[in-house]
Amino acid sequence: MKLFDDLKWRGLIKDITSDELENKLNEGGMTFYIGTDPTADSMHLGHLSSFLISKRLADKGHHPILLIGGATGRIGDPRPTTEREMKSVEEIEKNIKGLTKQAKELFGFEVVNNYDWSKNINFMDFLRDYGKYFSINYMLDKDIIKRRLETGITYTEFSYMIMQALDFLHLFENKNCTLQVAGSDQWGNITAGVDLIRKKTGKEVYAFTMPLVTDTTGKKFGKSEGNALWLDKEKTSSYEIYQFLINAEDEKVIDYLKVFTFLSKEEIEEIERKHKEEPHLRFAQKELAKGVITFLHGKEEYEKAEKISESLFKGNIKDLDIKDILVGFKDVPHFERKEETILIELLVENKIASSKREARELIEAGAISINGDIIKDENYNITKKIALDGKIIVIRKGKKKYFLINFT
Ligand code: 629
Repeated sequence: MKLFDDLKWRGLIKDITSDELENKLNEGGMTFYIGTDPTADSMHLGHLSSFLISKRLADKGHHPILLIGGATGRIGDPRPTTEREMKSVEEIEKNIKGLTKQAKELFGFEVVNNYDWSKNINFMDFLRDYGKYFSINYMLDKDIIKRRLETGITYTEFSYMIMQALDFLHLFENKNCTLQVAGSDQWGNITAGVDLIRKKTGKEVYAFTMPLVTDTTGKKFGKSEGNALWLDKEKTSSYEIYQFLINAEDEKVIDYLKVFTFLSKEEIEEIERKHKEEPHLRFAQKELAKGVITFLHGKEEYEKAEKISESLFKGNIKDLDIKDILVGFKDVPHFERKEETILIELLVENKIASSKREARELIEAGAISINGDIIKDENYNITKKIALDGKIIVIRKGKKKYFLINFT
């Protein structure tokens, strides 16, 4: 399938500067870029679908450049809602380091930092060489600026689009970069660059954006209980990514396979067919998790995440090692304890049971297991000797409730 048709089929084209781009994308050979500001030292799932486009284009003979916004990150891309807190230079530099390392590891493409050329522009030159090409009406007409006029926007954030525009001009003049890609929220910033290049050089450059990835309620996809899912596995484990993706909605999971994986149209249609037969097996969600985690962290990490999930689901933690257990049980109630005790005391002390009577009932019903074994003796000794690695005791109450005791 031709590149443009593949992008269309995957739902990766929302806005596009001209129909001409279809043939140019299919021909290959364009130098293009996608940028991210250093708002954190790692990208998150919200960046991934758009950054994966760089690999889709590179695989079809285009030349990718990934940009980290050391300069634009000092200014802050205006959000539709409120002014950003200005970040310290130290934090920005730390984030640039983390993002540059991650971009190289994940994609292996050339990475540039717009601070390298923007730092040399003094204020007078900025106004004469770039500001002169931006009428206030043009800038006020940008959707995000319009929305911010009520809540207020500073001169700093108002100037942001000119900075992103001069990036595109710089990369056009120095790297023959004729295409910028991004998520749809970037359309105003990108067209500012297309227009600046036309006004200054008379040349036409191109852009397209992809729709924001959302769930069925229209909410942006990629956050779990408000927390970003980082692509750095030291910040978000593969297991947490697995848990999030395995819970993708049936109505959206096929769309997610298109934008988050490199599975072909035929492979995705086959997955869709199998999934429709027995949706409760969550086969499509497992393929999504496999595709994303394997791309991010490798096959072994996917297999480990799947093993932890299966073990926890079945409740047998015996085949997990202590590291897996700590990852899998990251969000269950943790209790530190020093002294040893007996089971019935433990259950009441840590409010796993509301009273000795309830604790006794749970134990007699076989609803309490310690490190995977059902324990029916209320005087069972809770000591370091039974703890995994002499430290951890996993208590399971009923089918799904887990608690972790950490012997200090
Ligand atoms: C200078 C800065 C440029 C080109 C781009 C940029 C960054 C851009 C931006 N992008 C978002 C970000 O940094 O803010 N002004 O978080 C983010 N992007 C990826 C996708 C996006 C976008 O990194 O384009 O739509 C999220 O998927 O919001 O010369």
